[in-house]
Amino acid sequence: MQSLSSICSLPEVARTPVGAEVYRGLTGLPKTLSPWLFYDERGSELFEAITELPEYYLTRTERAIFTTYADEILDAAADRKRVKMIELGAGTATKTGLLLEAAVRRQETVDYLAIDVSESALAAAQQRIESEIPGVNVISRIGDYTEGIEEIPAAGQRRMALYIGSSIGNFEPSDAVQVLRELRRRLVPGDKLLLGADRVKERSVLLRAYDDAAGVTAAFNQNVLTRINRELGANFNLRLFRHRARWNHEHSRIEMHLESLIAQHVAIPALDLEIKFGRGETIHTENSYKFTASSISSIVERAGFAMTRCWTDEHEWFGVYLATAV
Ligand code: AVJ
Repeated sequence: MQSLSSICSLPEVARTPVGAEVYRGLTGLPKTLSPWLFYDERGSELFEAITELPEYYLTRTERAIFTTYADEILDAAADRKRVKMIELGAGTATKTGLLLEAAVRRQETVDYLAIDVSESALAAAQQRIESEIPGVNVISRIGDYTEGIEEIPAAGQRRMALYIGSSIGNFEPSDAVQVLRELRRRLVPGDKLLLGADRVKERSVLLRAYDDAAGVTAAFNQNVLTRINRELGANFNLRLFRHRARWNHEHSRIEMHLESLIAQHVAIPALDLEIKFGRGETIHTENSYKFTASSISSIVERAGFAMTRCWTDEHEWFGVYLATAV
């Protein structure tokens, strides 16, 4: 237990985003860590590797939907106007290219605002898109979610905000509503949201996607401990924390955990902490919610949009939803 005086004199590093999150997550019960901690340089590389795994159907299924329906999606979004695209969490924007190409086929040129927290991913995306898809005018903004989108004038144009890749699945449903409501506030009636969200499906398919045979997802999960060791001087022993993926039926979500294989103590010197783990105790590191057409509609509608259309793949494994700001 921390005494009050030591909380009042927390080390400086506890005030950095990483320090504060690790402090919050590992002193609480149950122990948790927020999934944004995964994405240091190594974590971002491991995530890219996950998207290419045979078991991780999400990325390739969403891409297949865009490949088949990009023109239809653009037609449905445009209402005969010119479309302007805004992407939240653009990352490397590889799937977005399919939608941008469809926009260029329709209207010859398109403005594309890419927003992401990673400056390097944005720079790479901008360069690739500008060289591969002439007609796209890329503007990039470093930031979280919707910051700055209202600065981009769209007189007479339809704005289409993209929130793809099932990123929405990381949020508890009530927080997902908040995120979309924040986006809605920065749009005008008639503007569009294109949302990609993973669907509920057979449990074994879901579990394999989050516990692949090559162990890439396990390495991705454990990398958060390597990051804490490096950035906060902790002494997590990676061999003593095992990757676990579980299906939580009640909440309709895949959970990722790191399970302590023995009773142990871990020191985090930069936070002045010693964390005690029981054998079998876990750190809950991620939720990945899975939706039905009706559960995602409810979230979208509570956020101030009307569901307009949806597209899926042949197995109905992934959903792409077009909603209109009301
Ligand atoms: C980036 C949040 C969509 O939930 O599938 C992949 C992250 N975690 N494998 C997902 C992830 C483990 C991914 N999202």
